[in-house]
Amino acid sequence: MTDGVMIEAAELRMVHLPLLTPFVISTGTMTHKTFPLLILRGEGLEAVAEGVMDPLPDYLEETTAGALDLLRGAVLPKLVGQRIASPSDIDPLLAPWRGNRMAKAVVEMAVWDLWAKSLDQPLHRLLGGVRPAIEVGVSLGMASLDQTLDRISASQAQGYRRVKLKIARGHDLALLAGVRDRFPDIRLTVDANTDYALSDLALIRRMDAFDLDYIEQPLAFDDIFDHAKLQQAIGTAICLDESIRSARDARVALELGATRVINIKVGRVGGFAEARRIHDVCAAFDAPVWCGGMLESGVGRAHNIHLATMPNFTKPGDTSSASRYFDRDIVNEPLEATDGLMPVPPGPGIGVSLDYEYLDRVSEVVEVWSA
Ligand code: OSB
Ligand code: MG
Repeated sequence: MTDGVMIEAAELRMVHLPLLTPFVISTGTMTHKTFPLLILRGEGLEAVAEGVMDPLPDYLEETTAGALDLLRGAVLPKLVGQRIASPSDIDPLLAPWRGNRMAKAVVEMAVWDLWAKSLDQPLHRLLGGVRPAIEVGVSLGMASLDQTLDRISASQAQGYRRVKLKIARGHDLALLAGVRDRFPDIRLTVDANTDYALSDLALIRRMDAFDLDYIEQPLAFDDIFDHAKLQQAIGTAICLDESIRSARDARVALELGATRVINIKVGRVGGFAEARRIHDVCAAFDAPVWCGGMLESGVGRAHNIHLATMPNFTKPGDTSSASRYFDRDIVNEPLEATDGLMPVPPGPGIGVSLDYEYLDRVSEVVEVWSA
C-alpha cells in the first residue's frame, strides 16, 4: 500500500435534486440542489465528492459553471493517471489556481475518499476523529413565526441538539421574541448570511436579550475587520462562516477578536487539509468549531460527518437527516440522525455508495477522463 493508488478514471456529473421544501435565506430561495459530482475510479475502487457552489454566486463568488471550467480545463485531465500515496500529492495540481476553493475541494475530498478506501480505512480514522457519532441541530429557512414554531416543535420531538434560525433585516427581533416566548430553554442560534451592516449595531445589540449561542455571519462575506468592531460592541458571540476560507482567515479573525466560534465547511475551504488547519488554529485560540452544511446530498453529508468527528468540533453541527431535504438521496445508505446524533457511516472511505439507478435519473455526465 505504500506505493499508493492509481487514479485510472474520473467522471464529472451535474446533479439536480429537488428539495422537499424551498429553503429561504437572506440572499434568496433554493428549490433545487444543483451540484457537480466527481467520481474517481482506480484499482477496483470508487470514490466520490460533491461541490457546494451554487449555479449563481449568491453565497460566495464561485459558481457551478466556473467550477466545471476549472475542473475540465485544468485539473481533471492532469489528475487522471496520477498515483496517490497521500492526498497532498495533488497539491501541485491545485496550487497554481487562485481562489476557487469550492472547486478544488471537490477534487481534494474525492482523493481523500479514494486514499482511505485504498488503505481500507474509514475516513474519520485518517482524520484523527474521536467520536462514533456527531451531535447535530437543524438549520431552519425563513418562514412565518407560526411555521417556524411548528418546525422547531418537530425538531425538538426528533431530539435535535440546537435550532439555527435564518434571519434578515426585518425578519429578526419579532421572530426571536416569538420563538423565545414559546421555547425559553432551547439552544438557539441565528444566521444572517451577511444581511446586516455596522450601521445596524443598535438592532443587533438587541439580540443579546435572546440568549443566543452565537450570531452567524451578520456582516459582509469579505469582511473581517467590521466583525471585530461588532464583536466588541455586543455580548453574543459571533460565528463566522462565509468570511473564513482558510486557516489564515481564521487566525486573523481570532487575533482581531472578530469571532469566537467558526463554522467549518470542508467544501467551502478547499478540502480536508485546510479544514483541519482551521480546526487546529481554532483549538490554539480555544475557539470551538462546528461543521456547517450546504444542503448536500448524502455524498457531501458523509464527508461532513467524518470531518465533524475531530476533537474541536464541540458544538452541534448542521448535518441533520438527509430525509429532511430530499425525498430520495443519491446514496444507498440512509444518513439519519436519532436523538440529535448522526452516526458515522461505517466502512472504508466516506462509507456511502452511489445509487446509480436514481443518480442516472437526476444527473447528466459532463465528461469522462481515462488513463
Ligand atoms: O449559511 O450555513 C449557511 C444552506 C445554504 C447556504 C448557506 C447556509 C446553509 C445552511 C444549511 O444553513 C445547512 C444545512 O446543510 O442543513
Ligand atoms: Mg451560515
